[in-house]
Amino acid sequence: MKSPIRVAVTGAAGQIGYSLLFRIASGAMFGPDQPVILQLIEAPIEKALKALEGVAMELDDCAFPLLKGIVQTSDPAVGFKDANWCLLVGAKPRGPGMERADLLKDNGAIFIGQGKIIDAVAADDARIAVVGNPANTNCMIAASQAKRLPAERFTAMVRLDQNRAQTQLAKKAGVDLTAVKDIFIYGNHSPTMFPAFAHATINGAPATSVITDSAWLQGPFCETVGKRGAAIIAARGLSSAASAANALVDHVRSLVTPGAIHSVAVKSEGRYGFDANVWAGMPVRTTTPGSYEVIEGYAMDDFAKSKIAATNKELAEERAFVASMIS
Ligand code: NAX
Repeated sequence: MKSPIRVAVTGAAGQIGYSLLFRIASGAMFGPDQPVILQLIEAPIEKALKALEGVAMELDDCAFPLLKGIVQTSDPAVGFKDANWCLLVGAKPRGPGMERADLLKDNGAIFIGQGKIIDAVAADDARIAVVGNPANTNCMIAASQAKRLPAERFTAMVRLDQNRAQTQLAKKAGVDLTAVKDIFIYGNHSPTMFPAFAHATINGAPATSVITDSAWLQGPFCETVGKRGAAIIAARGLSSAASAANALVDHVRSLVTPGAIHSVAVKSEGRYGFDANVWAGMPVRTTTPGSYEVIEGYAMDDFAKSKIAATNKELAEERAFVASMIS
């Protein structure tokens, strides 16, 4: 039996947490032979901590053979201690009438604190995955506080957007989901994201030769993927949770699987037209467990370049909003 890895999860009593923790404990994230210790972190709010107790009781009641311990805490220094993976799901939601700049600043304070503590107490091999919105910029903020852990260890999730795009292409083409490959998300996890359909394949052929309706690809397809979160809220009355948890399982599983090719928001070094130092979705190939390289060389046509410019502009604006906090 392998020794357990420590997985810290913030926002553990929230909606996504409720779908996520059971998948991690069952082995879906790290594999069926990898024991885990869950280190569950909640905001220091009585109701949230009480709810966390209930979640921990349910985890106990599942009798998962791989679950070797549960920590419950509102102290990040306890929750992130020796963590091999830090899954940053908790964030302050956007309230009624709240400006984007205020949301960025409120979350900025949270992610500055978490970035510092993770850098101080997490395991030497710690990897960080950010889900809490605005995910790309929160990830950039947390990474900005790290002196010991390299910035490439900090990734943000755009996998839900990739999964959404894959399904939409399969439905339009009338093929099985697994026939669609290499659909990657560029930029921000927001409606400006760009699902680069021109590089996707369907049954090995270019997606654009199977779906020849370019007006659909450039219009409704991009819009459906970009605004899917809002459509879920309109239908369910609550934001995506099970699909977001599933996407985080995919995000981490792909990052620990050498050879996996997938979309991840990573620190830009100027590739694909993104400003350096923003965290932008792009295609990566996992090299060794927890490490990856950006896949370079996908050619962008004028349409793709304009979409990337728009999502890059938003990321640069978000960075500018919080620049004074992180410098
Ligand atoms: P919930 O509001 O259900 O849960 C969030 C939990 O985080 C709450 O229990 C809250 O007490 C806790 N929390 C807040 N601040 C905390 C802190 N400083 N430390 C620890 N815990 C803290 O939200 P949920 O639906 O679970 O969504 C969580 C986040 O994921 C939100 O920011 C949401 O916008 C974001 N999403 C990101 C997605 C992505 O693809 N990147 C998709 C889904 C989701 O919208």
